[in-house]
Amino acid sequence: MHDIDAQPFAFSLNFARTALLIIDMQRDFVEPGGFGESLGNRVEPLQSIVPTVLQVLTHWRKRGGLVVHTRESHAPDLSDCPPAKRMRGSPQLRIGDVGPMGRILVRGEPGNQIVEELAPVVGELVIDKPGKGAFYGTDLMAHLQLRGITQLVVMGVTTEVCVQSSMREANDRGFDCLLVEDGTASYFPEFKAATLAMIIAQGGIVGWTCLAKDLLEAV
Ligand code: C5J
Repeated sequence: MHDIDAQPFAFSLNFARTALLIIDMQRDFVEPGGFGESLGNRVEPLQSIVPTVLQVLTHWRKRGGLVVHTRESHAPDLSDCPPAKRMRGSPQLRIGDVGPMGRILVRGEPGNQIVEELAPVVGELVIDKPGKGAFYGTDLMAHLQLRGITQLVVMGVTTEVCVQSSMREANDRGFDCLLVEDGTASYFPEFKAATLAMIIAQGGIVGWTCLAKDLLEAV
């Protein structure tokens, strides 16, 4: 067991039973021209975490731990995209429209791929998810159960949307979740701060948070 300096109290990490879960570090969210920017957001806060996510990912790979990447993505015929999701807001480009990196949030399109620096390697799981949470409409739970995983170290974007949804889904399924504070980002810094506070409130009602350096030091 590794004791990690975390909030609201130390996290005891059992490496053999822990997966690194990296949420939606896709070009569609992180790079100019994707879905995130089409909604009117500045992508710089998301780009700024790539080096930290890479540092933790590289360490996890060296240690031989399980790595799971997710992508928010839809089938080319959009049969898994509820009209309510497609029509929400007034983006310059909607899900399925053709943008500078191909069709927005559609599987197989260039913009839907994970950013080059963090690209999955052989042996890592890649979960395509039609919702915000990583468990909804996916076989993630079966993959984790098969490998005896009970704890998740979580990074990725955006903190208050897909990261938080995934952590809440995981929490309800019995996983202990540790979110890396400097390995997650939002287009809205105040939403990131609020989400971190919510997660650790009431004795860790959703999970724990820590800094990448404390995770790397301990594991
Ligand atoms: C959003 C995500 N924000 N990955 N997706 O629509 O958080």
